[in-house]
Amino acid sequence: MAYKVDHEYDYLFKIVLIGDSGVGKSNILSRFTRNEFALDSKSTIGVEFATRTLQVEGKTVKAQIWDTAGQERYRAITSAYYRGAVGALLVYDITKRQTFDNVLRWLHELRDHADSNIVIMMVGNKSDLNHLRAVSAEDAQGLAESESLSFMETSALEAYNVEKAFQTVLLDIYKIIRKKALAAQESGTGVPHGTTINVNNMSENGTKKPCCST
Ligand SMILES: Nc1nc2c(ncn2[C@@H]2O[C@H](COP(=O)(O)OP(=O)(O)OP(=O)(O)O)[C@@H](O)[C@H]2O)c(=O)[nH]1
Ligand SMILES: [Mg+2]
Repeated sequence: MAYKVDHEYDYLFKIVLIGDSGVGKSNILSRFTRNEFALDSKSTIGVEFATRTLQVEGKTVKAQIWDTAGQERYRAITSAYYRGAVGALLVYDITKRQTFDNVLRWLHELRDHADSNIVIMMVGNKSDLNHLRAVSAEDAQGLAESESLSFMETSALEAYNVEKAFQTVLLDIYKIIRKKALAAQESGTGVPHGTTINVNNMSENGTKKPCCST
């Protein structure tokens, strides 16, 4: 979902949160959208979403962030969840090796269901629990590089890097959209400013007649 509209914001970007149960997806969401954190948060059931509007390269961007349960039995129908998403935060817990080992499974799911151009950031959450660390930043960086993902460690508890992770994803999405818009303009899909259009060569609905090349 990357609509351009006229009023309160320039762009609306849908971003999905994925990763195993308990890694901190819902707290990353509440930290980013409401600056809140709960030590005793319950497992998500079904789908929730929250929004936050912020500036990216001088544009007003509304980020609509979707959150679902990591636990299979509570998850919402996958294809609807991913539909229209232009970004994803794939979260694991740096203190639980299994959640990192499952990153590849989540990547497969993303590649099966989401748009192939989706921007993906791998997030190692709970960096405040460094004394319980089970996944080194080097291992994670290695996986991120081999899978062409960006990577950051965060702490929803300490509000560390949460803002930066979303900002980075939103900026990457924005850059892709800008590039597409420019490419469309250059290939003639869009009409560049100052171009004279010869209406004699146009059919009634405004498309070019196949007969007449200029
Ligand atoms: N120490 C620490 N605990 C965290 C952090 N983020 C989340 N937690 C805790 O981890 C537990 C699970 O967090 P949730 O945000 O509910 O996890 P989730 O990924 O949404 O889980 P599901 O909804 O079941 O998929 C909660 O007890 C949180 O308080 C963090 O950055 N540091
Ligand atoms: Mg949750």
